Amino acid sequence: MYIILGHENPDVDSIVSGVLLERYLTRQGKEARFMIPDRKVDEESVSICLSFGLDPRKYQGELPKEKNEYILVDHHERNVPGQVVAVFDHHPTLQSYSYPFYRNEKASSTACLLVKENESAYTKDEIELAVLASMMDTVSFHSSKTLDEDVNWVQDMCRKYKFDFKKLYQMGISITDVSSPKSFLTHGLKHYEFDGHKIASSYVSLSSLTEKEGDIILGSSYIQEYMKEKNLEEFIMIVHDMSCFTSTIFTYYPNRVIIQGCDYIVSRGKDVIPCVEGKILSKKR
Ligand SMILES: [Mn+2]
Repeated sequence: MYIILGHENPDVDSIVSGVLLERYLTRQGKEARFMIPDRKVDEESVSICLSFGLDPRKYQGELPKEKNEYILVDHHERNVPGQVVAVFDHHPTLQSYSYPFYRNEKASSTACLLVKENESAYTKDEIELAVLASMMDTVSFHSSKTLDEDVNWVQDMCRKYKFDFKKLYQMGISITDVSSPKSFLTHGLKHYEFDGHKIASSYVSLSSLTEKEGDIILGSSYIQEYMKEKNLEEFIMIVHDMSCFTSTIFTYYPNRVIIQGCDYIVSRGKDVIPCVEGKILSKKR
């Protein structure tokens, strides 16, 4: 049996691409199961999926103890109780991998990578989910990760299947609930390891950066505590300001913080993390 996994703390794209791949492989006569081993799934992602008829909580559960073959979607590195046999991702990296099947290329979402140009293998509802994942991952096309060809694809699909583009657009620009300052640490939390250097990152979308400055300062203390606990060298927290579609990158080091403004919505996977990775790997040489 193939077990399909999205990244830890899965977002809408990880959930949707996992579910779509499970259904696709099952229809191909393969035994495949998408699983979410995380105890807790982000509430915002759950409610967005639910509003499109998908319940992510059905996929939660502990991974089986016996060895299985694993397929990773929306990420490409994972310790699993078995062998990773395939990867579908849209976070191209400088590293090379020797998985039996490895597809990691630029795309607005992993779900888009799976469905685009293979639409006949999916139902209308599944195509809508892939469109939703693309809107979520590109902040409704405001992110630098957006590819023109994917915008065209989304528009074509919305026209062809009469999807509610307005609703999909609104989902993509959702504001993160930061009523608990811990959200600055936990929202979209991802871990990375480059050549032994441990890094983590999170991101939030705010209605306005200046209004939430106090909350960011409170959130920072959770981040700094977490860095100590997990022995991190860097923690990158990205704030998207949805009032003007700009981003601010807060890079926390054990003893200082560097704040960098950007006049567009940055993509963590395309702009921020590859830059950190490049910096670390070039130091090594
Ligand atoms: Mn993704």
